[in-house]
Amino acid sequence: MSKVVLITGATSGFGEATAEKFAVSGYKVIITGRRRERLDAFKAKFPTCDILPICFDVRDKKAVFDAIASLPEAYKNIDILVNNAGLALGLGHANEVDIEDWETMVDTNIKGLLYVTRAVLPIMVERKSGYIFNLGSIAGNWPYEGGNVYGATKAFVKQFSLNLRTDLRGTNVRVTNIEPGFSETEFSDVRFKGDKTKAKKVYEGTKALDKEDIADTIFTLAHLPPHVNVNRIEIMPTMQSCGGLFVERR
Ligand code: NDP
Ligand code: 8X3
Repeated sequence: MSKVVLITGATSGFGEATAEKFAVSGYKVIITGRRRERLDAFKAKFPTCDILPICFDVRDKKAVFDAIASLPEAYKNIDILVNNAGLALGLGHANEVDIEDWETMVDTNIKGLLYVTRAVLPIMVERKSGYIFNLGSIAGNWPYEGGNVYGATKAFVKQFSLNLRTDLRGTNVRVTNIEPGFSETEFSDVRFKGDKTKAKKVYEGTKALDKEDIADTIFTLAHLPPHVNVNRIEIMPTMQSCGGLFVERR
């Protein structure tokens, strides 16, 4: 029987590429996101694949739990969860940014990921089998200007992933925190609230990660033998590196 994969934020970027990779490889794929037309278009693009689109906002606790509880029989035994839905809003300094943007990042990247995880975990623990991929970021490991709350949400995701591993001892459920560097998805369009010029500039004159690089990483890890758990994996474009420490001088 084909394995079931649930991917949050499958309407774009890493989530969409991961959904495609698993779907064309014969998995049953549950794709989720807020943009119903994108979910429907994805299903229509792969008519011979097993795809179940479900539209919900990960910030809506009731919608998340209801969606998981009412999965059709053929999709209810989730084998792989890819907690991918997330966003950054703004790149301003902490003293001047919009507090609502901070709240949206916390509600989506932290609370949304928690709702989905909590709703899916009992299914995996009961069957003593499963794999959870969380989309962290290099921003959860390394500080950068304007990364304030976005990076902090991803540091939360990293620590939550590691803590899950200890709670899941003896269940065979694996957890990996995927920590990518920058990639030209819709991420910067969202961060700069539709300002395409600003978004394009982020990737100008360099080679960022392709969304398929992350999809391939997740797919490869999912096919390691069941006794192997990669706790964290940090992946940067070759042309991105850390800046080192800054010293202010008088
Ligand atoms: P995209 O903007 O291309 O995709 C984000 C996805 O998240 C969309 O499918 C969007 O779907 C979904 N999403 C956002 N908010 C919600 C919500 N409230 N409810 C449900 N779904 C939501 O970005 P990426 O593919 O780049 O980002 C995917 C993940 O990877 C994020 O967690 C991001 O932080 C992380 N990441 C991205 C990096 C990058 O440089 N691109 C690097 C490191 C990590 P919809 O709008 O339809 O709801
Ligand atoms: C996204 C990567 O470097 O743009 O998580 O913050 S970065």
